[in-house]
Amino acid sequence: MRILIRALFLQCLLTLPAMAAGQVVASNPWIREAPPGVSMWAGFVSLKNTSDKPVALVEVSSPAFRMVEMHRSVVENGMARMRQQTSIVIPAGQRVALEPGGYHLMLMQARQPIRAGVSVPITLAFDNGQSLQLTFPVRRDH
Ligand SMILES: [Cu+2]
Repeated sequence: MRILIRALFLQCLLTLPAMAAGQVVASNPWIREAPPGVSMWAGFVSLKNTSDKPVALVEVSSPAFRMVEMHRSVVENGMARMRQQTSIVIPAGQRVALEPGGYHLMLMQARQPIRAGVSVPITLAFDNGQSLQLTFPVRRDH
């Protein structure tokens, strides 16, 4: 019994640092296939901040694109526009969805064909030091 407790205790010690590092959990990453002739793609992903402090997405990069920006779609004076963001804040304990009509990753200057069926790696870096390497499948729609 003592040995079992000791084993469990050691396992907790080993598990803790990994949990502390993974404060943002990403789900449902995908890239919307662009219409013919358009060479900009929007990337979407849902980000859940499981920590008790706000965390900001501050840098996005991918070997598949020369240029990646964070954007937000807004309507100004009845016109749909996109505004570049320097960061996207995820409040403590909250989920922020990058989704059509809102925040998105703007992917430009592709280094490879981007069409439905392929997947590309994208790395998200946060101001808490965490970084997430995700695989984004390209889809015709969600
Ligand atoms: Cu955009």
